[in-house]
Amino acid sequence: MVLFFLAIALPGSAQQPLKTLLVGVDQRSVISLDGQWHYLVEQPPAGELYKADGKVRDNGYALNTHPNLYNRDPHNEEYDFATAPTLRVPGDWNTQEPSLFRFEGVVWYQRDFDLTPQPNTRTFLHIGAANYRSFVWVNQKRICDHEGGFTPFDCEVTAALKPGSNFVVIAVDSTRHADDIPSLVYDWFNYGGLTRDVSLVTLPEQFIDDYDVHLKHDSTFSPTVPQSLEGYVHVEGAPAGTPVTVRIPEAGIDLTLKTGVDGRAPFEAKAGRLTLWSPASPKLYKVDLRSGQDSLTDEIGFRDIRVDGTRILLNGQAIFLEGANMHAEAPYRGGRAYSQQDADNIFGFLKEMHANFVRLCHYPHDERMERTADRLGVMIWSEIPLWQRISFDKPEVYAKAAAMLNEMIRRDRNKASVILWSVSNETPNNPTRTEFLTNLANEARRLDSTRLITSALIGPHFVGNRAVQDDPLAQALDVVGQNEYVGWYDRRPEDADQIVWTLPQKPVIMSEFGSEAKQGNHGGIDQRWTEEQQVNVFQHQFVMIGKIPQIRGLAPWVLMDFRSPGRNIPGLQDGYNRKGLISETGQKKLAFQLFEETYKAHSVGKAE
Ligand code: GCB
Repeated sequence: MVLFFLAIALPGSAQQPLKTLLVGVDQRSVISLDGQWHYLVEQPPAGELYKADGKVRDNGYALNTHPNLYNRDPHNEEYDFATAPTLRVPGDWNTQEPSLFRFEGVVWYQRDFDLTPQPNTRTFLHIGAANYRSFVWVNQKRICDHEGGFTPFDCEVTAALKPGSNFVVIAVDSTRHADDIPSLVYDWFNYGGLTRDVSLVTLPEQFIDDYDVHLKHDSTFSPTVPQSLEGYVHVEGAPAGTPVTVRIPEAGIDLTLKTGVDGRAPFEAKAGRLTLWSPASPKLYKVDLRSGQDSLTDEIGFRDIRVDGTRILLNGQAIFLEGANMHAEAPYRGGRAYSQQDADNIFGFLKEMHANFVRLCHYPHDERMERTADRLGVMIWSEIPLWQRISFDKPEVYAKAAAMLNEMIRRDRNKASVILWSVSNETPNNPTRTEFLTNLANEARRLDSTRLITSALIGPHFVGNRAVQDDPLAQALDVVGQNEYVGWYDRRPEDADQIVWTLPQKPVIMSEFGSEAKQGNHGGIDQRWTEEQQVNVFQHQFVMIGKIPQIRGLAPWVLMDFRSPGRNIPGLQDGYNRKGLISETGQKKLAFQLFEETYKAHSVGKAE
């Protein structure tokens, strides 16, 4: 059994740490619990979830009992899910119900489901993401807790199920705390709720919970040398010696393996001549995994990503990343993105812009994003939500960060599109932080030695016109992300032309740069908030960036305007960060066109 979750002290006594996390669950046949769920809001000062001692109450709303409304028995309950209104799952509560728009706190969800458990099976409740803390009960039994708003988790419900009608109650708490990740303050909207798919997954007693199938990552790569694939399949509950088959017909691979004592069947196999995954040719292979009664077919691309000096090599070829940043915010409709339509809209913009890269900020997005990028050939930077101020001095916060990193990598390690794992964004430069993030970067490498590790570093310090980035964290990274706002927070746009950078001798991605503009607001290039000034800022940025020899990627901040409660200039921001190249309603600003032309002509930056 793989114990990859660390026991984490949560407010409200934690249940068993979660033990499994189903990889590739979107490729399995599941019972979807998406749809309408009854909900009750826990509006302070009323309190239901946490008892006075901070522990979680299991004998209140969690029981889903009903008030005696029409008989003469003593009055009992002060709640009733059966007659409560409903919210759609997946979906944040804020954009579904106007009275909940600004609500941060606990919302209780409940729904019934029919399921008759079959002998010799195990059933898991899979939750794609719930922001931020979740407490789950099935038929009145507490089955799991989870902390972290952007990664999936699985709760085993086998022992709690009964034939026929069952019910699940989930309390989701979006309250922010200093020792959470992210912490108290951040520049995006704290959408609460069951924000991604919820499903029931029934599996045989022994089942494939985790697998990793990738191109063998040797110390050198040559496109002419025959390729090998390597990885492992983990079978939960399997005794040593359990057979596992791995078939990749198009690659001529048909292996029969045996699990070890840890349930893991590692493999390495010569493949025929593979068509390697790249933006120009996003080839995916059908990978068929079987063990006993369990089977699963995934679609996986194979490619090599590595760094050579200041170059980034994809399949041995130097590449330049032309992309943008994006929050998990749904174009047009607003609110947390969760659907294929949302992913298609976002990648539609990126493709139109001729982008080959996207930085998914500042936390793991819905898995559909990686799936879509795999199919379309867009490279991804994926990040955990260590944003600016985090309690870096606390071991329990490190444990949470490591758990989030683990969940992110476990979910997406089979996605060829993901080339960069980012451990953080704009953290303060001090020894405690550096040690914390260096350990986390090493942990990422231990979990996945085939990808590049990065972080977005905060703005440089200036010595006259020299911009110096000497954050020691860079030493722990393969690729340095540099955020800077010359021309917006820092100096005037034209000052960028004179700035000369001192940067680490590693590949550098300008991971954020930009300025705010209200779509439809026109005027002179010096007039703040106009589309013209936004273009002007980018043009001067291009002059500056074009002079940096080790620049290997561009990610303007940000593809689309996004909700941020701290942005309160009336008439201009109205609760949105307006640094988008498009508005939240999908209207393109002039800067979108600038990037479209720039990326089409590859006119800024060089692969080597
Ligand atoms: C940053 C942050 C990003 C903000 C952005 C801004 O440096 O990394 O999360 O949204 O600046 O617009 O200020």
